[in-house]
Amino acid sequence: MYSGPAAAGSPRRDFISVTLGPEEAVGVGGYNNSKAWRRRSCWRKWKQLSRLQRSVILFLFAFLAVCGAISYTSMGETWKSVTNKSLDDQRTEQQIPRLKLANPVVLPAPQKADANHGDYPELSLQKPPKLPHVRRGPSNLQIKAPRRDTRLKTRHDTMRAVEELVEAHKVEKTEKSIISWRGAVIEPDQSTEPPSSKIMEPEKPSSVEAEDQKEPVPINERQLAVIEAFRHAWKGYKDFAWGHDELKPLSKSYSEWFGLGLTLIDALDTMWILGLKEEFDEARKWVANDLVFDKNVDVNLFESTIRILGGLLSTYHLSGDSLFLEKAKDIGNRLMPAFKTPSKIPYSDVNIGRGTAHPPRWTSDSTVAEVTSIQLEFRELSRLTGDEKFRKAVDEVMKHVHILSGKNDGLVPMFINTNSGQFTHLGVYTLGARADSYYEYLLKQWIQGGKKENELLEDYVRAIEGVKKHLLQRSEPKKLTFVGELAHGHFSAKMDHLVCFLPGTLALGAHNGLAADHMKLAETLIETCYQMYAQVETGLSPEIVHFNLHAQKGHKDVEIKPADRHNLLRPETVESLFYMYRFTGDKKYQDWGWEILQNFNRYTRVPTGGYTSINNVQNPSNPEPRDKMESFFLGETLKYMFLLFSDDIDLINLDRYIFNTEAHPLPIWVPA
Ligand code: DMJ
Repeated sequence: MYSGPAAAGSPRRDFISVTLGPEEAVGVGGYNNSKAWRRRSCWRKWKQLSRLQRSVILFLFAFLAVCGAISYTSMGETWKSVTNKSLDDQRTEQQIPRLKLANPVVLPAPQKADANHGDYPELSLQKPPKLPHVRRGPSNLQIKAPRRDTRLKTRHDTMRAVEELVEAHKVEKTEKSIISWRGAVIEPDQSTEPPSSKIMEPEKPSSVEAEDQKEPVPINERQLAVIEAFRHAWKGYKDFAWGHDELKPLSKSYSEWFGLGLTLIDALDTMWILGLKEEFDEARKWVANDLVFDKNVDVNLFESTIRILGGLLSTYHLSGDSLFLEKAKDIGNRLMPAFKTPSKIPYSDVNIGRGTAHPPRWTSDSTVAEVTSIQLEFRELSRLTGDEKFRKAVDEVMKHVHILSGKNDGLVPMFINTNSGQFTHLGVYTLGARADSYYEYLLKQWIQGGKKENELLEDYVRAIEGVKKHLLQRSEPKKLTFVGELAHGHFSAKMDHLVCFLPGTLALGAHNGLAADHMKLAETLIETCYQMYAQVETGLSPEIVHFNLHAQKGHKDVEIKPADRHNLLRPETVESLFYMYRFTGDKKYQDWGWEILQNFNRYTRVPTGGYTSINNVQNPSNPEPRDKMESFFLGETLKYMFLLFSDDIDLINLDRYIFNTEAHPLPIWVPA
């Protein structure tokens, strides 16, 4: 109750009293602090007030009551949330995975069409990675597949983000943005044992999953330049060669090899990795509606295995889309007649419509690299389908070659006869064409199978010793270590660009526990491969170089013969640069790759879309375009470029994936 104006000189006393209960008798006079007296006194004062004064006081009272009620409620909420937050904090320390689920998943896990995943991701711990270099965010968590629709949506969101980025990049070149690439991992519980004679159960697809607990990794300028290059190449293919094997960018047409949309299939997983949603979706539609293997056409077993079967399998793993597995099964089955030979060493060619196979017209030999570089793909097909026949067929080839005579300290000849099963053309040894990927697949199969197949490892290690003993030399004047060839005891200082896969493979072996001197050799050889570009007028390597073994005034290390001065947009050096950067973190490897990309742009880019192989790497003013874009430019070269420029080791983690020889990543069955 308001007391009214106080008498002059007396202290002012303002107060309000509210009576809530029944009144009680009060006494008057002197200081009486009894409740009854105070209530009576208040009531008296209230009566003395005018109606207006009472109304104002009642209004004020009501207003204060409402305010009080509101602030009580909100304080309660605040308090509740503070209390809950501290509980959540405790949970974070004990159960980090739960909180991480709040982040969007970027890469979907693959699953079979009928896979029945729970509604919510399930989490499990994995071993921390052993890789030495840059890693973003926590690494010890793994997420199992969330629901398909959520994952696809998130993938699309990511792809859209990349598209926006590329657009933004066009406007403001220096502006940096971020996308949520999280890389992919394989679940340890989906490991597969090495070959067994038992009937295999169909294996769950490897779960390629977003590590969405990590910080988003920025896409950098160089990666954006790769995306731009890919889009330019794709534009040419789409405009002039859609659904055909290869683009002829100058004549704005196409060439056909198998008539199976080779470039499109080879490029599928690259688009996925680069985050090109629109392009990927369009290509997927073509695979779904137009890719038909029931065709009366001869295909090369090796090329169609590494590009088509490999491309479909890796795309299946990355996207989880069962369409790609179905297509992989189809082509895998159609290639099987190649193994029906007296020796079980497959023929080079198969008619995938008729189910017949044959060697080339002029010989009954097959190429050693070809028959020993189809194993990663067929073994994986067996794992996914549970059908052992694929694996049996290719394992038999490896077992046979393992015990075959005619090797020279682990080095193999280039040909093998499909009737006798014996090496032919003995005495010629190279790490280049016709033998190269034999060595690559020895190591990679051993890694794929969980490092248990000792014969593969033995053959690989012995072969590298053979390389050191017979094929290594140093050039003049720069003393570059290179891998030459041996023909009937005579050393030739000739090195194919194809050999440049070797530094990467050596580095991969060292990363997987092989001798440290493999890494040393990798470091010297990648320098040589780089010089095969740097010492040439266009900054692009020719197909073959010859090294100078003796210093001559005015001569570089690298000599090029007129017949060898073409460049087919090959990937091997960029591939090795990628491995070297992953395992060392040395930025010079990225810089070298960047130079190469710029030179591809300078000398092989066709303004109307696409890139072309060239005939003369020594003539910058006229590199003589050949009018052909090989499918591996999109399948391999640009993919390895993109990965080389990335600082995210989980962008195709090398402890979980093994790249086939066409750069299609397949899961390691027992990840490190
Ligand atoms: C690709 O098809 C593969 O990398 C193969 O192993 C070698 N040739 C080309 C690329 O140069």
